[in-house]
Amino acid sequence: MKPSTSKIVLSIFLSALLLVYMQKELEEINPSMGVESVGNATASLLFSQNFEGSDPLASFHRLELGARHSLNVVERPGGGGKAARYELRPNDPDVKGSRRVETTVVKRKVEKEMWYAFDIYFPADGYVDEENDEVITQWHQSDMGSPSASLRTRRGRITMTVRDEQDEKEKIDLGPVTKNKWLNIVMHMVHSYGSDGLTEIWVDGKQVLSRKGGNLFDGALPKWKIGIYKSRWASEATTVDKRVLYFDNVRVGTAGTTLADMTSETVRSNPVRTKLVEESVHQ
Ligand SMILES: [Ca+2]
Repeated sequence: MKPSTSKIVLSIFLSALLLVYMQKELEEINPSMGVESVGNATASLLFSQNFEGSDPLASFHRLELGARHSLNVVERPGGGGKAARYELRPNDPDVKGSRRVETTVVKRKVEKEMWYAFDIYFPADGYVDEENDEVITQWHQSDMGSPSASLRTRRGRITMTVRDEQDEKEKIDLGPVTKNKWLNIVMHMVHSYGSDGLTEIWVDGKQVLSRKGGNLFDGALPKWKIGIYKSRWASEATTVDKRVLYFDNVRVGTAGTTLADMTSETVRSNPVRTKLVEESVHQ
């Protein structure tokens, strides 16, 4: 028996309706697919390290260090668990053409919009102020020379250096290098060579920078490093003979992360252990 034309039309109509419905279902499911909620943290938190677990340094993407004193997990100054202690001396072995003890936190997972945070402690006896500067965190693009954005210290002040061209740089004062006290620094960046770039910074919950505009050279997205890089020591001495810094609660989030996610105490006690190691160098 041949089906009537009206039955065929009705069948096609119902099939089309079912397809539309299934497509809608898929779209509703997809946003959460592949994203896991990690502990009590937001799903957009990519990395969180409080140095309390076993082998915490292995969670970094890469270590750049030259001596035994360069990087160690130690008791946190002031108590409350462990922290990472970075130390740099003028006669340390050469690492990538200069004096540095730096850890790359994230590289290939960096997206256009990112959140970065850490607690940092400058000991008065290991971090005496001087005229010559050093980098304490940087966003570095492969084969692009100097970092497009970095936090530096000089003469007892913390400065953000940001640029989108090699020969143009903007230095913004963010406040004093407070000694013997933990500081919490949160950085929100829309990495861009163009006018849609954004750089926001909070120190101890207070916003100290909101800058629109390019913060990246015209090229690939950067990797994010923390630690100490003092280029002057590669060629000459300065007025100090060491730099000691402690880092704790290092975090990285992608778009959708909030300031609260980057500073919450809940995450501090429930670290996200995201293994990002692709290569580790112990020299
Ligand atoms: Ca800790």
